[in-house]
Amino acid sequence: MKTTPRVLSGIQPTGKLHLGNYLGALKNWVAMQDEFPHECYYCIVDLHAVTAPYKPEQFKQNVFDTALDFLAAGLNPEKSAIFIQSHVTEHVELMWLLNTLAPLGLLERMTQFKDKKKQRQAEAVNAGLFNYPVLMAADILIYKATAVPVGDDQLQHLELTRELARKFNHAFGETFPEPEARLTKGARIMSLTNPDNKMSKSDVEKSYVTLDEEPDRIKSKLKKAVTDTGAAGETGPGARNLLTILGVIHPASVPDFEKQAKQGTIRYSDLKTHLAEKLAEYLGPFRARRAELASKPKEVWDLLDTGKEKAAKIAQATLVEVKEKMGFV
Ligand code: AQP
Repeated sequence: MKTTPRVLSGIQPTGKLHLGNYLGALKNWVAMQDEFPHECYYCIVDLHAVTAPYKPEQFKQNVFDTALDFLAAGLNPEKSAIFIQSHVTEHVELMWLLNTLAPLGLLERMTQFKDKKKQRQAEAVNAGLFNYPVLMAADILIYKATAVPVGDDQLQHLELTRELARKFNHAFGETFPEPEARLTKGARIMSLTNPDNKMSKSDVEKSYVTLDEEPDRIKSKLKKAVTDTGAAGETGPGARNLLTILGVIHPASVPDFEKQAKQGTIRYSDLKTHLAEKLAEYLGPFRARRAELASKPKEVWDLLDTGKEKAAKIAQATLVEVKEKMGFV
């Protein structure tokens, strides 16, 4: 008998979500939720977010903003469990148990950890950052998820999750399915100010477009976007990034600009003005839904509570099974 794929994914509440988060993740999550028959668990991974320096007084607002973005983007609480990671405490307990199976050498080889270690001041490289992939494995395995929508940057973490599932099953008996990556079909969106880096919430404000950005701000951010970093006669990475975004939100207008780029007649100011208009149209319905949700905060918090109940039921059952198999009294 074919079982329903169970999907788990999460986003960190490190600021308002941007175009990259939507095109690279959320859009796909909504599609998976709406494609029968997927059972989806989507969480705001606040425990992951505190592995980077953050402001406690801003944290609640960030969580709320992420919830608004999830809902306005089309995640439907009647179809998916939408919840806050730290509200289902079983994630952390399972993480501890999985920690005892996680080889140190494997964790030391995680590219994301190595990159962040290089980028950060020594005091901001904490053990939470090192154990991040084990918590991610617990997020997935606590629901016995079988499918995980990820970008290619997360494949290594998912491989660790599969390894931990295999190790647990071998040591304590068949418990976890080995979750499969569902590589996100979306585009990778680059920073507007430094197109060699991906668009990122924690970067400077002018480098990203949030999903609720006002048309005027979209226009002014795009106006300042870097477009001239290519070799002579070539479309540089900044301009290519703008064409990628246009290709997703309004593909019909791309061939004209590409033709002009080949002929060397392209005016980047025209591309920016056109993209700003199309982007404002594309994000308009999102902005309206988000504003409406923001005016009903209690409803939003209640929805997260309902999601938590649904998620906790599965998580609690998994943890009981795991602890029994591990011999806990
Ligand atoms: N620029 C991007 N293009 C495509 N996809 C992206 N994602 C993030 N940036 C882009 C995808 O969004 C999901 C959520 O990621 P996250 O917030 O948990 O962590 P992140 O990847 O580190 O995202 P940010 O925006 O860069 O956040 P900060 O600045 O806090 O680190 C993931 O599926 C990711 O692939």
